[in-house]
Amino acid sequence: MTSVATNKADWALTELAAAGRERREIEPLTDTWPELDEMTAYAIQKRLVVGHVKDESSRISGIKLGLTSVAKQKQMSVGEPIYGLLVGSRMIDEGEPLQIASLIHPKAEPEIAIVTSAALQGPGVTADQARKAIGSASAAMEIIDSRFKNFRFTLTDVIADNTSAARHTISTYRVPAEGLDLRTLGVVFEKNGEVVSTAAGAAILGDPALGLAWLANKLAEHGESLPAGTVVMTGALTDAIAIAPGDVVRVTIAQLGTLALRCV
Ligand code: OOG
Ligand code: MG
Repeated sequence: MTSVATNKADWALTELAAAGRERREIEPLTDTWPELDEMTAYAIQKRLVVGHVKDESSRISGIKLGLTSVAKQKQMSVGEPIYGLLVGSRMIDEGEPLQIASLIHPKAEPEIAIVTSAALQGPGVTADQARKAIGSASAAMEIIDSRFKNFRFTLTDVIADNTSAARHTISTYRVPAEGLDLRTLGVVFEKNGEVVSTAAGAAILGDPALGLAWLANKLAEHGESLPAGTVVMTGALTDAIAIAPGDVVRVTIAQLGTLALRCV
């Protein structure tokens, strides 16, 4: 990074951190910094998340994929996947409500969470290798909350903003991956008892295992790898929906069961 980029990265970090702390929307970073590149954006993301580590609970607890489905890529007008960092203290335990007032303009989206059973080191990780490294799968939901006004952003904005990651909830019912074909699992997403969208596991790049392979290969570009035992949220299977106090959102995935979240 040049010193100009370093100064701009410091500025971006301050903007993002303040917006999150004060729960307010900001304009995309690239409105004033169009040259923001992917490597710099991932470096900002890491500093943003690591800057919040105060104790064990605020440490990085997993990784999330974003924009891995056609539905999401279309909704957000960004055509490639991204990854972000999950933090333990932002996980909502099953049965615990989501406090809407703690967020800016949250949306909920249904996902499949997996836990890896083997380390993956890119580059060159194939779907087959990734599939064999999936230990278990669970129904999950992510609550995204972009710091950017109206969720308007470019690829590098959303990467720097830790891919809109705000909260996540993962079913404690973990299904061993052996014999499970994630591609063919049906998904029903409901809000207040009404079906808002449906999908299948294959909505994630044709196979969630391809998402995992993409992640391992992307991390390799940053000199990082995926250890065994990593929790990975594989990305929204359908469009995200806005949520407000009083709403209940629920995802049901064939063989993985149901997970509900009450908003207060
Ligand atoms: C970016 C995050 C996308 C997903 O699962 O696709 C994401 C956004 O839509 O704000 O988490
Ligand atoms: Mg997501």
